[in-house]
Amino acid sequence: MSVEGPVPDPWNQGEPKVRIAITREISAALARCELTHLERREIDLPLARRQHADYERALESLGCRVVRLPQDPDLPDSVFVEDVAVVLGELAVLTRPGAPSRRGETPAVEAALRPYRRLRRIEEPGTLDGGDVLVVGPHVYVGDTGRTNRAGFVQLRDLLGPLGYSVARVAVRGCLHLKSAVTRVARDLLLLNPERVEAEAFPGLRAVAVDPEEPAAANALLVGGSVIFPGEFPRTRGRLQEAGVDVVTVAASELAKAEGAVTCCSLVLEIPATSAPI
Ligand code: CIR
Repeated sequence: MSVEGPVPDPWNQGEPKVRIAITREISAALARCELTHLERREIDLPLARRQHADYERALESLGCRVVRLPQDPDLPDSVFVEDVAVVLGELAVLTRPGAPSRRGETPAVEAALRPYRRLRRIEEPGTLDGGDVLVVGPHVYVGDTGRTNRAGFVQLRDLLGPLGYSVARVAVRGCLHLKSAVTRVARDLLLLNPERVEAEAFPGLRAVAVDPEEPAAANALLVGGSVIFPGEFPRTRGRLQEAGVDVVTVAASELAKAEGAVTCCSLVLEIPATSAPI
């Protein structure tokens, strides 16, 4: 398998680009977030907001212009913008999140993406969470989870197949999303938890395994050539660094209690410098 292809990839150079990261302020109702694999624990909202602001600064340090959407007190999980859209080089697919409580999150993200991408959407009866979609160049992997059903997968495949993408369904065990089990950390390198997903599902890619004492450490956010990674997983960070990955560490303890991690909190896209907001 190659990560080269007709499809735009962060490593394919072209005209000058500006990188935008769409984020959303944490809802005052975060305590009522969806939980699937975790027991509910008290979340320190002011601390969560400080950690989120540090995360936005980390995005800026990696060259992103942060576009922060306002919080919505009726949408507890709306900080996790990743789940509401899948952004590719040539279009964005607005999702239909698997949790009904999250379906009202789409309009604000749709409005933020509209200036930059042609929009398509997942329709009923399909469900799909962006956290289940891992893109590696022209290869798109979609988690088979409680959030993303067969109809959602088929709709995404039908939208992206004609554009030159391969779209494959991947089995996931014991976690919320595919990207709770595996993320991309360099051009041809994955970070994964082998208890949650099979490395063989990603032919041609190398993989670093999380430290066995840090099962939740497989979620890293690749921006350009660096990754944003939670400070709560120092052993796995050591493994990444040994593999030559440049790591920017952020504290992410509070949103982890809401079953979120670092990819979930942004949608990163590149746009031609000529169309960038001032
Ligand atoms: C949920 O269950 O939907 C949220 N509490 C957490 C979503 C995290 N998103 C992600 O991993 N992409």
